[in-house]
Amino acid sequence: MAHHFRKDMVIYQIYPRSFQDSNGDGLGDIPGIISRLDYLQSLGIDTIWLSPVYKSPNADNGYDIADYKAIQPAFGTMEDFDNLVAQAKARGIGIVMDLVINHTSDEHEWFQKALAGDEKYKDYYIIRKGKDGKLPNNWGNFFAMCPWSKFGDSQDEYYLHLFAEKQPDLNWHNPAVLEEVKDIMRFWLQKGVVGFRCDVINILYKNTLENGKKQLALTGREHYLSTPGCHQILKTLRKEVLDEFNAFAVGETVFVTLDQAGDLCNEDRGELDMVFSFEHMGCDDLGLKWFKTRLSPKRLMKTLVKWQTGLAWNTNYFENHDQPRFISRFADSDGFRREASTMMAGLTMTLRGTPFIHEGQEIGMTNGNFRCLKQIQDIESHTVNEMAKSLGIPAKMRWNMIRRGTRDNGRMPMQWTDGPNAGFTTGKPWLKINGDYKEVNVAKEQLDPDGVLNFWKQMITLRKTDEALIDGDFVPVMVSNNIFAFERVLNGRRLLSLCNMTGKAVKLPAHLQSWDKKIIGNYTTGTAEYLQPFEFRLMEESGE
Ligand code: TEU
Repeated sequence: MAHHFRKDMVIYQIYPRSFQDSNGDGLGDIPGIISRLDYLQSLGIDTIWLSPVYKSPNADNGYDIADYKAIQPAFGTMEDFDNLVAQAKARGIGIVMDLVINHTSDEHEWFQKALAGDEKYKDYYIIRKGKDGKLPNNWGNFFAMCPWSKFGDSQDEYYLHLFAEKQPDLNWHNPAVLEEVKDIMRFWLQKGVVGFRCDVINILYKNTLENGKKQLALTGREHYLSTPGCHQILKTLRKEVLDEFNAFAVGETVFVTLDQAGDLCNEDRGELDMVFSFEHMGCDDLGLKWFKTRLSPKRLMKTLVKWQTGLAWNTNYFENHDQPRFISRFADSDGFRREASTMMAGLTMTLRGTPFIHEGQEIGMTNGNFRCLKQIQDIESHTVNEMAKSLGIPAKMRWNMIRRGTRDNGRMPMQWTDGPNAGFTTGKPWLKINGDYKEVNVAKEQLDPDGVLNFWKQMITLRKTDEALIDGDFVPVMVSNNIFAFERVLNGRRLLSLCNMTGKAVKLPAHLQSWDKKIIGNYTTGTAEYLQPFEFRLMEESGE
């Protein structure tokens, strides 16, 4: 493959606000990240995906960009950024930027000019007249609010925003928007970034603004998910920008189906290198992430098998800044934090595709023990709470939904030490520190050869060096209520990945006991017949 995309990459996501503060203002920053590059190098990762660091009023923590070519002052300067790229590169680490181009901030110059009446910039956004005193259409919004807001002082004009009010959607029917984005991408590629994580990239191009068919959430989505216009834009960006710099692109693709994903990352079409799918993230909900049930390991395994066998290349992620911590989703993992986390390390690194680690996952960070809505910062939690309130859902039930589902669960400050504020900041952290930081922190893990961190390290090294793990075929072997078994096969060499996805010991069928060579596992004791709670083993036939 011609570009920076490599099959042996292991990518680490940094949510800059929450990674490391260097100046005591309670917010993580770029100098903080630089100070932790040695740690990341020792972890063995080779690529960092940086959630947005651009100038932003932070209505959605940087996913509302006010200036695509400036660094958020609280995160540092452009010089700091250049320094980060250089210092990372010196350690063999590439930087991937978050490209948020479905919408800008309403504080972006373009939107401001549009508001001032400049027709050129009005056409950068999706502005429509209401219909007989009603909204332009019946669409839904990702944050459970109304997707249409009044455009400035206009009496009858509205602008479309599929996310927050402060995130107006760009008009991708306008070729000038494409030109602007190409220019922005080149700006960062010239600085040496190796690729982009493309935010909600499959919703860019709205086919029409007609009413959609009524849905539980996001009515209207059939008019903008993976449209031909979107494919065309991606092809252009690939050919005219990414290829020029050998850069790669991973798309965040909401609601994506297997077929759509296959098209979006079909090498011959030349669009994206890989996509984040969402189906496996829903294995503990009833169709909407706010209505959580017990996680069904079987449903999870079946979904993984579907995507592993259905796509040539996957992204293997179980956490990010929008998701609750995965080990907290296994209802029975409480007493097995180490085991559940290391099993997930084993699973993440042995599935076929590019593994993604979300900051803190490598030390087994858990959901926050939030006690009330006031402790939660995320805009989505608040808008969803309002919507639920308007539907008459009682306060206690609302809180239960939000406590489990809030994106802040995955955004709590990184736990470095057992000292004040977990070593994240000397000031007041922007979001509360998880109460378990004395138990769960990097410093403690670094002293424990049998700990969570060291296991992740070993799995990363293995993933980066074993050809069968890098490029072997995925062959499903067993999906039961608790056992997930699959092979990775390359040139006749066979590896068997065995995971107990529950907190109960389980007997292995005879044919899975006979593999005699253990490459690695998260237990040092035990027998071939049983998998212990959340046990993971990687086996090989010794051929003797
Ligand atoms: O997220 C898109 C998205 O649809 C969801 O994952 C989102 O987190 C929400 O929970 C829907 O219920 C991306 C970013 O990852 C997210 O942080 C941003 O808020 C969003 O786009 C808008 O830019």
